[in-house]
Amino acid sequence: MASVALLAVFLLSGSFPARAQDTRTDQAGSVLREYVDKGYCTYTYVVPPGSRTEGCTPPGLERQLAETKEETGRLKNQVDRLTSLVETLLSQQSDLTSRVDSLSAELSKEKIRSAQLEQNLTQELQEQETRLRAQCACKRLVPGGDVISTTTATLPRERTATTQPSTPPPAKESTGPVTDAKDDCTEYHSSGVTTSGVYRIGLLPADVEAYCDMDTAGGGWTVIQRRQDGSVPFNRTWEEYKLGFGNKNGEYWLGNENIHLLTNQKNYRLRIDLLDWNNESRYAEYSTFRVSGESDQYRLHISGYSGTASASMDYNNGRRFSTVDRDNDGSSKYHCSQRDGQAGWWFGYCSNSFLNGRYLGNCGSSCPMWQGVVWEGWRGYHYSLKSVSMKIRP
Ligand SMILES: [Ca+2]
Repeated sequence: MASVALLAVFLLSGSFPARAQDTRTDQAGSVLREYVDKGYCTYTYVVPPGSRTEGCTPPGLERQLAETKEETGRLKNQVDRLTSLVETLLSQQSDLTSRVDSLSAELSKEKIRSAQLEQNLTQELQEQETRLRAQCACKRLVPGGDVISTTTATLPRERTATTQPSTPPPAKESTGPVTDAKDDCTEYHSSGVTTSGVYRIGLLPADVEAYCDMDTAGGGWTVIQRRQDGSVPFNRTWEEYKLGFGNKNGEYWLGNENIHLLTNQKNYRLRIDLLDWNNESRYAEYSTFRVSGESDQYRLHISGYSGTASASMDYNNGRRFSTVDRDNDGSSKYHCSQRDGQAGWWFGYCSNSFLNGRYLGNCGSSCPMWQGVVWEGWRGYHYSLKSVSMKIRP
């Protein structure tokens, strides 16, 4: 090759006629060809032999370029290895986290199950003892009644065999099918049960007993809370409020976990019945009532008030549950549960209702402020009510 042709394109400001002009020549540096089209002018130059390599690539640049490429390649390999290592570690961490979560969930379920079993057994034992004492008292009226004393003494070992179910539905021992626990008191009511009392509610991981109110406002209410005589203290810890406490035939809290499980299986409404010391009653109903799980601190979701008592729980909507040992309230200044009757409740800053406050009895309108069983919208925060109950129904 005598010469190498290069192309250069120049943008021209004026318009050119669409034409081609051949200016071929053999001299280096001269224009070989000129071509004009659509506003652009193309020139082909003749350059001296061998000048292309030196002219286009400055001396030393190719070597630097090659070294840079090699270094870039090495760095890229390192980055790839590190990325792969990070992905492996993240994957292992994710596996471990999910395994820990799974074990924690299992442990939590086991705790609930064992606490529930213990509670059921204790209650069963108490009822059995009461029955046997009653029988014993009768037998002593006739000759040979002392035999019953022996039976009472051996009660703990034999109670399983001798226990009769205290609440419907009775599990028949060998004849006929065993009746399953129902989802709630409404199902018992729908199936024809019209007597108020303690019934077994089917929940996972373990059934729970609850008082079914079959009399109030059409019946079928599952009672989740009741205060009536101060026999059960309500200044309890987070764990106690979580699992529930008290006596199902008297004062009790069903347990945040049970309330959460119940209210997440169907859409429930809440009814609150209040009674003052003049035996005057009021009620409040909320058309929606749901409690989140423990991971959300058993947050309350409540709306749609109707009734005669005023909407003193409106304020608690969206609030998390707090107890004397757990401050989840809306106040950065106070620990509302410790300040206000040591109640477990859905405090904000702090509350207009304190149904789990201290049972102060009849102290009229001069009870310690915000300490008692309070429904502020009806009787004010210096009044502690005689009895209250919270119950739910779909
Ligand atoms: Ca606080």
